[in-house]
Amino acid sequence: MSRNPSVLITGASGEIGHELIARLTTGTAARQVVTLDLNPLQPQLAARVRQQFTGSILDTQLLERVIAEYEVDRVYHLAALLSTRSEFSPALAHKVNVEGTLNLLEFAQKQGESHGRPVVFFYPSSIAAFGLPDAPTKAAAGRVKEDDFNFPTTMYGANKLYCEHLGRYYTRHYKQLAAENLSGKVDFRCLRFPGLISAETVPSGGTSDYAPEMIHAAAQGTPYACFVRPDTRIPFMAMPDAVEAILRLMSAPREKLTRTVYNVGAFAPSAAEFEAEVRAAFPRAALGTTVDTKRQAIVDSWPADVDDSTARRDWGHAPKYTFASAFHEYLMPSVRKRYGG
Ligand code: AKB
Repeated sequence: MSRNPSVLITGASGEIGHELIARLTTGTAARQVVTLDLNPLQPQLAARVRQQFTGSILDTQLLERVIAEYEVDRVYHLAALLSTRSEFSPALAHKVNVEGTLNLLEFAQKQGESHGRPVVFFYPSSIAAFGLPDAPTKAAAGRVKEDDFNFPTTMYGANKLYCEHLGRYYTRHYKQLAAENLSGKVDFRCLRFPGLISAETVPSGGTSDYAPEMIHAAAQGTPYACFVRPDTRIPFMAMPDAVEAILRLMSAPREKLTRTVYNVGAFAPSAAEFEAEVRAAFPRAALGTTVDTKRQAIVDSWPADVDDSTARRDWGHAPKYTFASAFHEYLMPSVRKRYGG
């Protein structure tokens, strides 16, 4: 067993994992990182980690092997099927998103019991945990608080909301009828992410994907038809701010946290406002709209924006990028370099 405390990242080859590995393995605070993913990491990422396990979060024997070989005190549990993908295979989504998460919470509990320190556990939830019943209610609600409208309309949203409760259970109430106090071995910390936009990667299987897809398509000179109406509005965040929020939450003193689940926002432009910025950046871009009414119904059930005042108060959430600076200082320079625009 490596005595050096390690951090475990599941779903490490995904969008967030990409940026998180780079941040966690850089500088004086660099950590020993172990990853678990169905897909092998890209070589430049693989070179930065201590060991990568290629396999499934449903494989409990593989998790036992990680327990046997590594002393883990932090878990970043990123593996998940996103909202659109989950609607096509709800039962598989439940298996991966819920049973997979339960496996990782049990993993963290066992690690905490074996080395005696709480395992700080990061879980990415989503605005999909919300469910606004109709357009007038969505318009009137504006920036919603964490405990409002928790009536998700998708399997993915239901998975995320349930796992938020599972995390709170493992943190505060685990085996509460046992003679000895077994809770407190897991320190579950969760962010309800808006749509995320990365300059490095394009998402797959999500319903907020229209924005990053539009940007990357235009940068490559590929025609793109947006699948939601121009007036569609949900919150978004630039990937560097998402990873910064994760690292800030995970390093916050426990006593500062008044919740286990936090909204985090940054900007909330309409699809039309996105298209206008993309057209300004790529005037020859072939952009249009072909509404997918079923996917439209999903984003219509998500809030227009979120109230993240508690995150700002408790642990100093402060996204660096606004909509304009996300475009001009982060996305455009990187995607132009990436696609040679
Ligand atoms: C999705 O669209 O499924 C995700 C999300 C908003 O959680 N990007």
